[in-house]
Amino acid sequence: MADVVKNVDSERLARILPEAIRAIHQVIESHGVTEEEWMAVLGFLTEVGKQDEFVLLSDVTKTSVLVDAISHEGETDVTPSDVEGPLYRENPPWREKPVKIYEEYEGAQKGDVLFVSGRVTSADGSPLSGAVLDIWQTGPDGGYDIWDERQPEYNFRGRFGVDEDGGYEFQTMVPKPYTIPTDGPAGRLLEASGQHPWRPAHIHFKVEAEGHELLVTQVFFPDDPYLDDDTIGAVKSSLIRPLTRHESEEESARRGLEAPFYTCEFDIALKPAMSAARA
Ligand code: MBD
Ligand code: FE
Repeated sequence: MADVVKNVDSERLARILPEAIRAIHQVIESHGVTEEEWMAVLGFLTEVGKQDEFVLLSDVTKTSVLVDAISHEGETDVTPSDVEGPLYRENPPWREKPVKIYEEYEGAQKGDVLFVSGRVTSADGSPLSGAVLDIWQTGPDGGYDIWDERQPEYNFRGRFGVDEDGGYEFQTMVPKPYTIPTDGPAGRLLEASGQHPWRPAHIHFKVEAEGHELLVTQVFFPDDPYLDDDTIGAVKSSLIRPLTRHESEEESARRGLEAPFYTCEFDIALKPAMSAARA
């Protein structure tokens, strides 16, 4: 608690905390929550902590989406932000050009190769040649590297820079819809509330550039069955980008591939940092 308080304006905390506690008391009172039930709640939260699922709990209760919306309200001319989620890993490998964020592994043959490209600019369209992208996503079958024993460490993750004109491209595979972990307390909460655990296919982006606010966002693809029914409710229509299929053998050969592949374009505009805007 001490660490938390240190980071928060204590006057603000003094205003919010009593109201938050009052809200909980009101629910307990209006439903006549029993001692046994309250102990079950505390046991549940203890499990959430032990299994490191507080971020996931925030996500599945759609609290993360709410906080994201409030934090970025009214932003225009920039790429919309989105929830970070619990699956980011610090210090992913730096990937040199031509950027490829995965290694071949057993099972990857079942997926389709995807090249994602675009330009990183400031809100006014000027290129940000010093921008760094940090990507993470699930493989084409199975989830994130940390759960998929076939995948090498940090597979489908990576950091890399952009070109002089802000342009970037990386090779990955088309992600598929997948279920968030269901074997812990967040999964039990979903089940108890009749909510399915599926998320639409997505690619996570963290993008940083000097003088600009860090952008954390996700990209989605059309025709995904869970676009309107994401278990964490994080889909923004402005973050859906089409996948283009390339059938030509010649094009595939030029990319060093033996099968058709996909491309997807995602341009990224960052918000100038407050201090830079004033200067
Ligand atoms: C995910 O893969 C994710 O992206 C989020 C935001 C929450 C849970 C699982
Ligand atoms: Fe994710």
